[in-house]
This record gives sequence, C-alpha cells and structure tokens, in this order.
Amino acid sequence: MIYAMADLHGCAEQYFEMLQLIRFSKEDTLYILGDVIDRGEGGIKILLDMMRRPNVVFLAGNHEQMAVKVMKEIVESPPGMEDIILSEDHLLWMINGGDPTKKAFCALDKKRQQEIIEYILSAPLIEELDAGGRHFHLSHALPEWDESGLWEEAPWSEYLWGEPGYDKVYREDTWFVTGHIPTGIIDPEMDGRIIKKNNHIAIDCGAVFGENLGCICLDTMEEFYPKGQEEKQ
Ligand SMILES: [Mn+2]
Repeated sequence: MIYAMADLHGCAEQYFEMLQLIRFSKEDTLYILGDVIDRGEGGIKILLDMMRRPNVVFLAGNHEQMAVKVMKEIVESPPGMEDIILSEDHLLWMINGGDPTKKAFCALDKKRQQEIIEYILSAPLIEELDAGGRHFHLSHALPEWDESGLWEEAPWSEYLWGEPGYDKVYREDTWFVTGHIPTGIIDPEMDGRIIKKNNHIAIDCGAVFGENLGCICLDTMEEFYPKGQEEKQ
C-alpha cells in the first residue's frame, strides 16, 4: 500500500504510533510531505528513522529548507559556537520553532550531521504517482491558484511556501496531496481531520498544535489517526 503524511513537526511519538497503526511493512511505501522538524522535540529522531527506511520517501518542506542552511553553518563552525546567531537564516529558523531541532542536531557527531544535510538536500519537492486508479501529485505546498494556468510556471519555492487554493480544482484528472496548512485553518469544522475536496487532499492535521496526526492510504483513500477519529467528533 502507498501512504502519505505530512507536518510531523517533531511529534515522534505519534509518528511511531502511526507506523504501528498502518502496520507499515517492507511492501508498503510511505511518502512524508515535509516539515518533519521544528516546533516539537523529536524532529531529528524522526529524520534519522526515515533515513534508515528505504521505503520512506521524503519530500522537503519549508522548515527543512530553513534548517539546512543553518545546519551547514553549524557543521562549518568551531565547536561551542553553534548557539551564536551568526546569520539571518539562523534567526529566521529560530523564530520559526527551530530551537529543539538545532539542539538535537548539535548533539550529533559530524558524520551524522553531514548525513542529515545530504538527506534533506537530496529530497525532491514533488512526486507524481498512480494508486487505486487515481493520479496523485504530492508536495508540501502548492503555488497559489491562478485562473490562467500560470500556477504551473510558479517558482519551485511555491511548492514549499505557497498557499494552495483549496476551493479550486487545479487539474480535473489529478488529486493534489499537500500539508503545510493545518486543516483546521482551511475549515474549522475539519480541525484534526484530513480534508478531501476539489481534487485536494490536505493532510496536515495539526499534530504539533495538539490536534492529530493524519495519514492517508492512497490506494483506498482510507484515513488513519493515532489519537483516534471518534473522540474528535
Ligand atoms: Mn510548512
């Protein structure tokens, strides 16, 4: 089976619970659509686990893009100098919840640090695939909707930072799976739940904000929540 989740934001416990819940096995593929790190404590722990699993496909999010610039600075700086705000990138990352990630990263040896940097830099932004008779486009975010179709020519950064037009059908024959915006912000009634509408599947269920982690099976469109779905209703 093919699964997708996003925006783990350091919620390691829920990540491992989810792998149990979906009975994730070697025959499955799990796409993780960015923002694994920051805000929560366990981002580096999750990344290290993902790196060990050949059937986890990591797509980068805007948090990884912010982090990797500073991670490179840290690797190049003398020991003990990591906490000095040296750059605008460093400041931007700290403002956006990077501190727990930075602390965990600094505690690793240089070889592991380098492996994490390479893992993030090698992550694609977009994947397209077929499952269960449907065509899917996977990315952390999407360019803003543009009536004339210009969204297709938007710069790559829009797939990390863009605000998808969830009320617009981007393509009739494709489902667009995205994270980045918690579903409770898209539609308050869907707080902590996956939203499927207008050929969009929004899967950031706000785990780090005390809502839920969501996962969708793309073959069956079945939804999974480690905290349970019933108690939310
Ligand atoms: Mn994001």
